[in-house]
Amino acid sequence: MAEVVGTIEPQTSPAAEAQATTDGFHLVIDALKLNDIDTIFGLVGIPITDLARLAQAEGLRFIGFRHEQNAGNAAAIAGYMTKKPGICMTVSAPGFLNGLTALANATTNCFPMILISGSSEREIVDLQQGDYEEMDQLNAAKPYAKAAFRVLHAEDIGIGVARAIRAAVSGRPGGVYLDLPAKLLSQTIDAVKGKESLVKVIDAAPRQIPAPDSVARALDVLKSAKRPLILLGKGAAYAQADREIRELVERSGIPYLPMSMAKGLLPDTHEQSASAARSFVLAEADVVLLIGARLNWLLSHGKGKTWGAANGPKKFVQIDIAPTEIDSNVAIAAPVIGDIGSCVSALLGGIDASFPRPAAEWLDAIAEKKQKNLDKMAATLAKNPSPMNFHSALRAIRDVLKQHPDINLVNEGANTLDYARAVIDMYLPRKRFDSGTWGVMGIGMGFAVGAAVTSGKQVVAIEGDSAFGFSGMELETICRYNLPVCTVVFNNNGVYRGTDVNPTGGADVAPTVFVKNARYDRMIEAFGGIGYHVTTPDELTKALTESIASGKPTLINAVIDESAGTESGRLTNLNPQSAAMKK
Ligand code: ADP
Ligand code: TPW
Repeated sequence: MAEVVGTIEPQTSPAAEAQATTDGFHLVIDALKLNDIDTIFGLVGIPITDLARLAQAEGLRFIGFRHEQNAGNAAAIAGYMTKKPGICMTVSAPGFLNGLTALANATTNCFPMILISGSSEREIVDLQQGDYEEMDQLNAAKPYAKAAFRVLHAEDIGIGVARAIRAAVSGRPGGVYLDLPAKLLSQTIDAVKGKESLVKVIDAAPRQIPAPDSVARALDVLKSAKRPLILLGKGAAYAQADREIRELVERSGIPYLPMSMAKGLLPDTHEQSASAARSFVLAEADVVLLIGARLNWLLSHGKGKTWGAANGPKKFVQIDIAPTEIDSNVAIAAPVIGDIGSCVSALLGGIDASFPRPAAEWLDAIAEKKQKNLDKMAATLAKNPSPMNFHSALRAIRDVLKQHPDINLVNEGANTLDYARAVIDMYLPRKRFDSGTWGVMGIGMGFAVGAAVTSGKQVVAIEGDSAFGFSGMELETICRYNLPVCTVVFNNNGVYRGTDVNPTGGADVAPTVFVKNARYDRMIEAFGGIGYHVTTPDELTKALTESIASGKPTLINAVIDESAGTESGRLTNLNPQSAAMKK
C-alpha cells in the first residue's frame, strides 16, 4: 500500500515520490496550517476524531469542549480578537446543530469564524435513507451563515478552505460553514498533487478605500454640526485602527460614546467620553458619526425619544464596510463605505487646524451632566447593604480590575450585564466580550476559554447565575487546560432575581427561581479548581485579588441580594405585557 504522508516534505527518492499519497485528513490540516491557523476549538466523535488527533500531532492546538456551542463561541471570540477566522470543529447532525447557534451568533455580531463539521454519506442523506446522524447540514447552515461550502473531492480541500477563510474575514466579517463529508477525509490523492492543490490566501481582507466624494460629503456634514457626537461600535474595535480612531476623536475634539464592546478603544476615563451622559448626548446631538456601529435595537433604531425626536431629525454620518447597512433604519446623510482604518484616515486628511471645534456650550453641558451622573453613581456604589447588591459587588471588582488594565473581561446576565457595563471601566481595546447584538445568554465560558487561549492572559468572567448555567460545564475545560480564568457568579437565586413565588401555591417554584443558596464554587472544586464563597465586598476583593495573582482556574460564588434585580435588567420595556394577567 502507498505510504500516507502528513506535512508534505519534498521527497528524496523519485520512486518514493511516485508512490506517496496524502488524504483528506492531512489536506485539511495542511490547508489550515498553510493559512497560519494554529488553534481548533471543538468536540470529537465520528467522523472527526482522527482529524482532531492529526491536528494535534501536526502542531495545531486542539481545545476540546464539553458542548459544541461553547467551542463555537470560543472560536468566534478568537476571530474577533485576531481578525483571523476562529475555527470550530464538530461532528455531524446534533454536534453541527449545537455549533450552529454559535455560528449564527458570530454572523449576527460580525465575528469571523469557520464551523467545520463532519457530515454523513451524501448519497444516503439526500435520499433520506436514514444514515447515522443524517442531516442536510449545508442547507441547514445557509440561513445562519455568511457563506456555506461543501467539499466532495480531496483535491478541492485547499480551495474550500481558502473560500471559507476569505468569506469569513473579507467585507463584513461573519460565520462560514464548511461541510466535510466523512468519505472526503479518507480519500487519498497523490501527495504532490495534493500539495499543489493547497491555497495560501493572499490579502484575505483587502483594504477598502472610501470614495473621495463620500469623504468630502462626510466632512461637510461634520463641519455643519453644532452638537456633534461620535459613536464607536464593536466594528471599530474589530478593525484594529486604534491609533487612527484615537486621533480622529482627539483632533476633532468631538465627544464620543462607546458601545459595550468598543469600551476601551479609548480608555473609559478619557475626558471626551460621554458615557456618563449617554441619554443626554443621544437626545441632544445634532450630527452623529457612527463608526462600526449599527442603528439596531441597541441604539433604539436611531429614532424616537432616545434620540430626542422632539429636537428634530439628526444627521448621521456612517462609516461601515457593508453598503447595505446604510439607511437600514433611518436616512443616512453621509455614508462612507470602506474599512474603518482607511475611512478614518481619509477623514483625518480633512480635519486640520481649520476644522471647527465643538462649541464650548455643548462640551460644558456634557461635562456638567457627566459630573452629576458620576456623583450619583458614586453615591450608589459607596453604599454597603447587607446582603451585598449588584453595585457594592461591582465596586469591589472595579477597584481590583483598575490595577489590571490588560485583563480580558467576559460579561453576561441581565442586571449583571447592565450594571457591570456601566460600572467597570475598560482601558484597552478588544478586552470586553459580552452578549452582543442578540443579548444572548451562554457565551460566558466559551468566550472565557477563547479569550484565555488566544491572549494567554487572565480572564475575569462576570456572570449572572442564570447566564453561567448555559455553559457552566466548561469549568472542566478551564481546569483541564489550566487556564487563567476567574469566573465570578452573581448568585441571586434565579433569572433576574430569586424572589418570585408560584401564585398557585403549588410545589413547583416560580419560572424564574433556582435552588436557593447554590454553591457554584463547589462545581469548580470537582475539577481541581479553586472555589471561593463570598458574601461581602471585602471578601470579594480578597478572592478576586488572590485569583488573579494565582493565574489559576477559580470561581467566586458571590452572594447577591435575591431581591436586587429587575425583570430583564434594563430591557423591561421589551417584555410584552399580558393585559389579562394585570387584572
Ligand atoms: P455595536 O453592537 O457595537 O453597535 P455592531 O455589531 O452593531 O456594533 O456594528 C458593527 C458594524 O461594523 C457592522 O455594521 C459591520 O459591518 C461593521 N464593520 C465590521 N468590521 C469593519 C471594518 N473592518 N471596517 C468597517 N466596518 C466594519
Ligand atoms: C439563549 C433570556 C435574558 S437574561 C437571562 C435570560 C435567561 C438571565 C438573567 O439572569 P441572570 O442575571 O443571568 O442570573 P441577573 O443579573 O439578572 O440576575 N436564552 C438565551 N438568551 C437569552 N437572552 C435568554 C434565554 C434571558
